Amino acid sequence: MTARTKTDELQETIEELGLQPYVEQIDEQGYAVVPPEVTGVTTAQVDELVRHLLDKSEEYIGCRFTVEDGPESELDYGDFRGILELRSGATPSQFQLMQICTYHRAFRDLAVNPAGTALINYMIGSFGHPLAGADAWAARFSSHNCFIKWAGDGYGDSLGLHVDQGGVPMPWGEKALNANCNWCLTDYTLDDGAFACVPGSHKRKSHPHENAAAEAVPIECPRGSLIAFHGALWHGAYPKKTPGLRVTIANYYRHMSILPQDDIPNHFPQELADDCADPETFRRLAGFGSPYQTQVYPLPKAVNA
Ligand SMILES: O=C(O)CCC(=O)C(=O)O
Ligand SMILES: [Fe+2]
Repeated sequence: MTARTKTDELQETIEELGLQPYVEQIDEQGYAVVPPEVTGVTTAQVDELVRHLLDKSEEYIGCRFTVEDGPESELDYGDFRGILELRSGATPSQFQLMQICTYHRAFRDLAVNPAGTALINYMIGSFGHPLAGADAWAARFSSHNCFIKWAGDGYGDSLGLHVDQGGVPMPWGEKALNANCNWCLTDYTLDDGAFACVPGSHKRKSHPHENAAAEAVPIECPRGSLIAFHGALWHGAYPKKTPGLRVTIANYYRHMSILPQDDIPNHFPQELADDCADPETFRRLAGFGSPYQTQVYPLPKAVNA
């Protein structure tokens, strides 16, 4: 009897969770939009996540934030010009909250959502030599962030189009070296500053060309949706033209051979991993306990010394 591989295991999970249409969309388009009925993320969970994020924003920035009306005060970025914004000379109209899995269990639960994890495993794949008799998932966390965006220029005319795996040497293969779960915590419409992407561009295995924005389309979806996408997809976002806030969690993953943005294996408080819906998956994705950081393997003793 042949051993059951991670691929067999994943196919069962895909069937159980009803993810087949979404893996097909990922293959064809480089992304999938998964509704909350499929991920199991409830309105109450989304409300809770938004509440924590807006409380944290107030704590850091010093004014109240509401989804309906945005920041209560004008915000001053000083000399900061943004990174994706720089290309179009746009004035930044968003900020990022970082290391959000340290804030509250609700964020850790989201980071191990079974549908999100299955799609990430699908995109990043497994590793292991068949002769070794075992394979293992290659996906690990890279960072956990929140984007809070208000009315403004957004990323400007370029839409900030980029690939997330742009730091990885080419040529890129079929499997994703980075992959992303964008959780839309407010409705995504074109005017609300939706995610922008060029469908199918992951197959080009390249950075976006100069006029890629002309090929981009908005991904419109209701609050609570998950946009899961391949690290080679050309993507960015449209500017937000309406009042209030667009709130997004970007849980960003990597192949284990790629460095994390946030050194989670060494810096994340490990005890927090046990306080979540699936500690085993959280620990594996966090990449704790890598050997070679101490003398893990036994040594022989000299017998006649
Ligand atoms: O919606 C956006 O601003 C794009 C987010 C993005 O580039 C990412 O999560 O990798
Ligand atoms: Fe990105």
